[in-house]
Amino acid sequence: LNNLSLLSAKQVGLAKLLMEMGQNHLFEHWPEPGVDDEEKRAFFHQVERLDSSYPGGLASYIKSARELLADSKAGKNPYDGFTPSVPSGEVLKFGDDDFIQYEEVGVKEARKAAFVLVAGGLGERLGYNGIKVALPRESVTGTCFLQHYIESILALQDASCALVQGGCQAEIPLAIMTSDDTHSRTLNLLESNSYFGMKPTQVKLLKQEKVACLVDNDAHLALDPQNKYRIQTKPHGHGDVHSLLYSSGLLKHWHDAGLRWVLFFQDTNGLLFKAIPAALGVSATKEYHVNSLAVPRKAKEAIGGITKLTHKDGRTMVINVEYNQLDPLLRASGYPDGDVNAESGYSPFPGNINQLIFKLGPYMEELSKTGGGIKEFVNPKYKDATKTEFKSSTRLECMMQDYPKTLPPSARVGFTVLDTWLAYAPVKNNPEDAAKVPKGNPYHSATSGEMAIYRANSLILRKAGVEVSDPVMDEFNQQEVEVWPRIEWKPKWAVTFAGVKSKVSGKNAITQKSTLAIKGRNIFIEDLLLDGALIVDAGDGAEVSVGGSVQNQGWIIEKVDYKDTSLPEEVRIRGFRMNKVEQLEKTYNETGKFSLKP
Ligand code: UGB
Repeated sequence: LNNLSLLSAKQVGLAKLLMEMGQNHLFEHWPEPGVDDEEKRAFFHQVERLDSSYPGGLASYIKSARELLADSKAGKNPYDGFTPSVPSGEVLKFGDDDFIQYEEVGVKEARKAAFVLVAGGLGERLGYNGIKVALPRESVTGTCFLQHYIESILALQDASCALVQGGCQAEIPLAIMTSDDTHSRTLNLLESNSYFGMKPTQVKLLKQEKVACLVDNDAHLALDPQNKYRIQTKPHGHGDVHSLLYSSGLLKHWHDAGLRWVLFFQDTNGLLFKAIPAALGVSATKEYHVNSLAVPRKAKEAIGGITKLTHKDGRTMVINVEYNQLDPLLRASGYPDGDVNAESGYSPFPGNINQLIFKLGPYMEELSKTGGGIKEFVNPKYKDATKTEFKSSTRLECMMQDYPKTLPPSARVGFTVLDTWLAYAPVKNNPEDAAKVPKGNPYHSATSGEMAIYRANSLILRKAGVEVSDPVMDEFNQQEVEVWPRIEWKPKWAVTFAGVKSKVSGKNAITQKSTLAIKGRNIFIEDLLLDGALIVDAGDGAEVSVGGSVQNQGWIIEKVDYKDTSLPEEVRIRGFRMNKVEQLEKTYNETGKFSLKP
C-alpha cells in the first residue's frame, strides 16, 4: 500500500480494483518505495493497457475468466442443449450464370466496401520467421501476400468505379489488425514499398493487445516468469478485430462515409480474391447481415464446419463449429462416427474459410450494444483429473467468426459455398506437418498454396476457352501435388470471370512446361500458342495484343530440400524454385496500341 504514492489516480483505482478481485499476489512481494520504482510504474502502465484494451476492462476479464474456468472444470459443453444439422446456403459453381451475375453485383457493390485483414498471428505452425503477409504468394512474379491483397482491392476499386457514369473517386479502405508480434514489420513492409500503390491514408493499422494469463481456476493473473513486475500475456485471438474496429472509431467513420459492407480476411489465402466479387454479390442480393465463405470440407480438416444448431428451446443459429469441437459435438448428438466424410467424399458440413462479409449498418448497431466483445472460450491444460492445477498458464481466447453467436434470431446469417480450387489455399503448415496430412486432405503448405494458384488460373483460362495442357503430378517436400502451367496475372488485368473472358479471344493454347505472367491492365491474348515462358507488362496507357507462337526453353521448376539451410526460408518451405532458363519478356510503357506476335 505504501507504493500507491508512486501511482497516478487512475492507477490507484486499478490497484484497488485488483485487490478487490483477489489479485494481491501481483504486488504483495513489492519492496518499499525507493526500490524498483520505475519497474512498479511500468507494471501499472501495463495494467492500464490491459484494462483499456479489453471491453469492460480487467474486472470484466477476470469475471468472465472465472465463469469460463468454472464451466471448463465442470466439463460443461458449450453446445449443451444444441443439436447439429447440415445447414442450407448458397452453393456457387465457378462460371455458371448465377456466379457471373453475382460477380457483376459484387463488383458494383465493391466501392461501398471496406476490407479488414487480420494479421496479428505469427506463422508458428508454418515454421516461417517473417510475418506471413510478406511471404511470396507465388514464385513467378514473387509478389508477396500483402502486395497481392492491396493490388486486388485497388483493382476492385477501379472496376467498381468504372461502372459509375463519369467514374468515381471511391477509395476502398483497408484496415489491418496487427499485434506486437507483427506490427512494426507490417508497417515497415508497407512503408518501404510505398504502400504497394495504395494511398497511405487508405490503410489503417490496428494493433491488438495480448491478454493477461491465468494461473488457476480462480483466475489469478500470472506474473511473467522472467519479470516479477510484468503480467504474463498471450494472444487473445482474431476475435479482437471487432472491438478494435469499434473502439478505434473506424467503423463509425466508414458508416458515416456511406459504406455498406465490411469484408474480413486472413493472412495467407492466395486464392481468396477470386471468390470475393461473387460472394459480395450474394451478400447484396440476399441482404445477408453475415455471410461466411465456405468450401467443401474434408472430414477432420483443420477448418471449422458451418453448422446449423438447434436448441431444445427452439432457438437456431448457423455458426462455425471449430474443427476440434465438431467431432465431439457430432458424437454426442446422434452421429456415432463423428466427423466423417459422407458419400460425396466430403464432410456434410461446409468448411469455414473465415472470410466473412458483414453488412455495415446492422454490424455497427450490434457493436454499439456490445462494444465489440464477443463470446470467448478457455482451453486450460490440466495437470490431472481433479482439474485444479494447470500445466502452464492459460488465457481467454476469441474468434472473429463467433460474432453471430450473440445475434438475435431475426439477423440474416447465411453462407456461400465456393469451389475449393477457386477460393481456398491457405499457407499454414510447415513441410514436415504437411507431409503427414492424411492422404486426400489438403496440405495447406507453401507448396500446395502456390500450386493452387497455377491450377486456379489454368482452370479459369480453360473455362474461358483457352486450351491449357493437363497437369503432371510431382512431389516437393514429400507432398504430392498437381503441377499446372505456371500462369499468373495481376489483379488489374481481370477481377472477374467476365473480365478474363473480355481479354481472351481466338484460339489459344498453353503447354504444360509454360510460364505466363500478365502484368498490365490492357493486355489481350489473341491466338497465342505458348510453349515456354512469356512475361508481358504494360502501362495503363498501352493496349497490347499478344498472339502468335512463343517457343523457348522456359522456366524450369527446380526441386530444393527444406532441410537445406543455405537457402532462404521462403524457398525452402515450398520445396522448389524457378530456374529462369529462357523467356520472352516485353514491357510497354508508352501510350498506344502494340502487337506482340512472334
Ligand atoms: N490472427 C490474429 O490476427 N490474431 C490472433 O491473435 C490470432 C490469429 P490461424 P486458426 O481458414 O483455415 C482459423 O492461426 O485460428 C490471425 C479459423 O478459426 O491461421 O487455426 C492470423 O494472422 C478456422 O475456423 O487460423 O483457424 C490469421 O490471419 C478456419 O476457418 C488468422 O487470424 C481456419 O482459420 C487465422 O489464424 C482457416
